[in-house]
Formats: sequence, structure tokens, C-alpha cells
Amino acid sequence: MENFSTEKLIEGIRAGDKRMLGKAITLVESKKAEHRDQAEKLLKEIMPHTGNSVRIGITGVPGVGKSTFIESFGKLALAHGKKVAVLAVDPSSTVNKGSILGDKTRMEELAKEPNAFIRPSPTSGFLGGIANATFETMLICEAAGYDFILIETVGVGQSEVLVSDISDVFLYLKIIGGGDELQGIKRGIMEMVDVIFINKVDDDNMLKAKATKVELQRALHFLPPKEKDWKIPVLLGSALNQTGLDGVYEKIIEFVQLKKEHGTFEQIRSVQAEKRFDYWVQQLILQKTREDRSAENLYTIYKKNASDLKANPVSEAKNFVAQLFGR
Ligand SMILES: Nc1nc2c(ncn2[C@@H]2O[C@H](COP(=O)(O)OP(=O)(O)OP(=O)(O)O)[C@@H](O)[C@H]2O)c(=O)[nH]1
Ligand SMILES: [Mg+2]
Repeated sequence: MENFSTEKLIEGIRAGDKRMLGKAITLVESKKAEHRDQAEKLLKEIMPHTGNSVRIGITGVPGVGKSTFIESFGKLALAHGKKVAVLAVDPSSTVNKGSILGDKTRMEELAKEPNAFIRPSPTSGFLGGIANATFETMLICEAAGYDFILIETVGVGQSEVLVSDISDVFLYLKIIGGGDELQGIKRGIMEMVDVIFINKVDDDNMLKAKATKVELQRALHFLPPKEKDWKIPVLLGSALNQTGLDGVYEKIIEFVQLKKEHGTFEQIRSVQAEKRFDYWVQQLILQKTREDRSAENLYTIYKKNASDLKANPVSEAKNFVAQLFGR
């Protein structure tokens, strides 16, 4: 990696230089200790210029049309005079790099726009690390003046939770039918969602789409409200034909306004930051333990007790931590 001074990178970011933006992101994605040190210095410097975007998480099963939606919605936001950055949390990309290539071609037009910036998901590391790189990338994009940050996640495993934990608005894309909500399969997602968009709706399947909408609204009715006075809207349209997207745009703006009025916009960001802090405290304590020979030995002993199935894992963890801290 070509080396740039922190000052030079910050100058470039603040000037909206996409090449420098890319360099800074490569830096926060790096696992090398010296890169990490520089990344943290850079993030500290840009911190006062962050926080001014709307962070939008987008999820839905593979193939539902997330990338197509982002391309169309991104262009709509540009038409409203917004600067748009697109990021991704894609755990599958570590195994299968195909989806990144696919996204690049799907967002071809958006990628050409001067006020849009697209960054494929980081390709290495564990999910927590990937989500952290995405969060830091988001901060850098905010310092560069991007108003909307769109974060795509594949609806698999833990990635939605991680994206929900860095978003202000969580958008769920769905296709017609399914009934999965009623079976509770997607209940976890339904509890995170703020806006639902039923995609791939045209004149031919409008009736079915409306039936799905009713079914969804019924399922949502049983969930406790996530935000006071907010009824989760279920909207219909087509990302490909660019219909129904104005409604999504309006609802997102409305939701953000409501949260700001309630004071929950900042409050939830604080809770998210606390969660991230706790997560990294755990990660780093564990890492320090692994680096300290005697602590590592203790760890191995207590873990073995648990894995032998002769002792309760919780008790062994307690005993280990008590020993570690000398009490
Ligand atoms: N008919 C129709 N097809 C659509 C629509 N939106 C997306 N598609 C198509 O659905 C396919 C998948 O779209 P993507 O945007 O790649 O979906 P995705 O959710 O990003 O997929 P993954 O990233 O693989 O999870 C593509 O062939 C799109 O052209 C739509 O509104 N109508
Ligand atoms: Mg995609």
C-alpha cells in the first residue's frame, strides 16, 4: 500500500477526493498494526466532521433486489441533491467473491455519478471485524460530506444485527408471498425493521402484492412498536422499473424527522456506540489473554474442563476470570 500522511489523507477526504477516500478506507480495513495506528489517528481527527448523514441499512434474501434498489434509490437521492455512499456487509464475500463483481455491474450507472461513492465489502476477517471496518468507512464517508450512507447486507446469519447496529433506518426488501413472517422465521428481522418495501411489483402481480402487504401488516400488528408513533410502512414497487421509490424516500425522511423530534436519533446512536464499546472490550480482553503466557495457560485449563463435559462451562468461565483478576 502506498503511504500517505494522515494530514494528506484528511485533506483529501475533506475535499471530496475519491482516490484519497479510497486510500483512507483501505487503511481502516487493514489489519497491520502500523496501519491500525494511523487509522485510529485519522479517525480521531475526522470525528468532529462525522455524524451528519442518514445511515440506512438494507436487507432481504439473496436476489430480492437490494443492489438494484440501491442503484435506483441512489439516483433518486442524487436527484434530491444528496451525496450518496454505498457500503456492504457481506459475510459470504469472504468465501465467494462473485457477489462483489455482480454488485459492481448492477450499480454501474450510480458508480459513474460524481456525487456517489461505492465501496465493495471488505473481503477478509471475521464478521465483527468486517462490520467495524464498515462503521469506520461510514465515518470517513461522512467526513467527506456524504448525506446518505446505504449499507447492503445479505440476509444471512448475524449480518443484519450488525448492520442494524450501525444504522438509523433499517429497510427490509421483500418479494411477494412467502408467509415466512407468520411462521416467525424472520421474526428477528421484523423486530429490527423500520420500513418495508415489497419489490418486483408490476401491474401483473399487483393484487398478489397487495395481499402480501395485508399479511405483513397483520404480522407487524403483533409486534411491540420500535419507535413511538411510527407505524412501519409497507410500500410496493419495482427497483428495476423505478416505481414506488419516492414513497420510500419520503418515509425515510419522515422517520428520521420523527426520531429527531423524539430525541431517539442521537440516543440510539449512543446505545449503538456503547454496544460497540462493550463488544471491543470483550474482544480485546480475550486477545490480551491469549498474548499473556500464564493467562493463556489458565484459559486452556478451564476451557478443557468445560470441553470435557465434566464441568459447567459458566462455572469454568467464572473460575477463570476470578483467577485472572486474582480474586
Ligand atoms: N422484475 C424485476 N426484477 C428485479 C427487480 N429488482 C431486481 N430485479 C432482478 O433481480 C435479480 C437480483 O437483483 P439484485 O439487485 O442483484 O439482488 P440482491 O438482493 O442485491 O442480490 P444479492 O446481492 O445476491 O443478495 C436481478 O436479475 C435483477 O435484475 C424488479 O423490481 N423487478
Ligand atoms: Mg446485491
